[in-house]
Amino acid sequence: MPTKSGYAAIIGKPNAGKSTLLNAILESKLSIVTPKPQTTRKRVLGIYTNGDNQIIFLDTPGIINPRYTMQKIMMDYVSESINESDVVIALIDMEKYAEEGIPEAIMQIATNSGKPVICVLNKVDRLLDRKMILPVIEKLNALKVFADIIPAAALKKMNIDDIIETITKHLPEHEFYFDEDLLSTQTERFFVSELIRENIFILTKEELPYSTEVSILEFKERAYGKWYIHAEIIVERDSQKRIIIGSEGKLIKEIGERSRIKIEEHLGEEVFLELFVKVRPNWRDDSHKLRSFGY
Ligand SMILES: Nc1nc2c(ncn2[C@@H]2O[C@H](COP(=O)(O)OP(=O)(O)OP(=O)(O)O)[C@@H](O)[C@H]2O)c(=O)[nH]1
Ligand SMILES: [Mg+2]
Repeated sequence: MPTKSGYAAIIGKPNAGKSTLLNAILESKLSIVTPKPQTTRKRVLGIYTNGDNQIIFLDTPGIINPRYTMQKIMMDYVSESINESDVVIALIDMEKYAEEGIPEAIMQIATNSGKPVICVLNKVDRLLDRKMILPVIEKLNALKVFADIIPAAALKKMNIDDIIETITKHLPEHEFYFDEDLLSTQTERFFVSELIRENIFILTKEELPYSTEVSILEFKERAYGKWYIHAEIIVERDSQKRIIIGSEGKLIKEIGERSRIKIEEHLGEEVFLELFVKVRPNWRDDSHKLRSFGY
């Protein structure tokens, strides 16, 4: 049998469960997940290889109307991912469907992108009345803009096989793009900075998580002894720096400890993690700074 291989962009509104779906498919934590919207800021690649099929998933930031340069770049990642994909997975948060229906941006992509768009109705485990699913599927089918419609619950790993099988139908015949043992192409530095950012998202509130970035300044692998990681947490104002540090350094200590545990799990190495906080006013609108943060 000839091999099939292609790219699948996972798109949707913030918090729809895109990163959860990527992690569920790859049975590995590649993309950070938090209850807060706009967790994912960059494009995260995950490679699924099974038998003669290889799907390269692109997890993307949630679709929003951008206000900052950073968010404009985030939306460029979404468009680039769609352009490069062979098939698009549009995730809908079914808890919000009754109020919002299918978001306009997704309808546009399904209608105009020229790509097969598979609509995944996610978080069906949260529905009080699952009888509403079938009529929704029928209604969406009648629109004739989606290649397929699949109810799912990424968090509960429900219907993941169905999603994979449906994507595979749309894959072109092509040799594998990546080695079949490869899971991702992101650097360890990227994973480490994301794991720290995930804990900041979980432990802070209001505007603070959105004003924060993490930059890895030093990453020293050591043959003997703990690996050394020096990371900088960037915030926009002095007041935010004080909050991140917390009284008697309590919060930054907690961020550091929780992150270190996750980083050690990820790297399979013991780590000495040093965190510093730096104030960079308006970094979200500073294209030079953004570039240095890898945007
Ligand atoms: N109950 C339930 N919760 C889910 C499901 N999928 C995701 N979630 C939760 O929804 C929240 C957001 O999940 P993410 O995977 O970070 O969502 P996302 O679409 O990647 O969000 P952004 O990166 O912000 O665009 C998390 O709290 C997840 O645990 C699901 O199928 N059922
Ligand atoms: Mg995400």
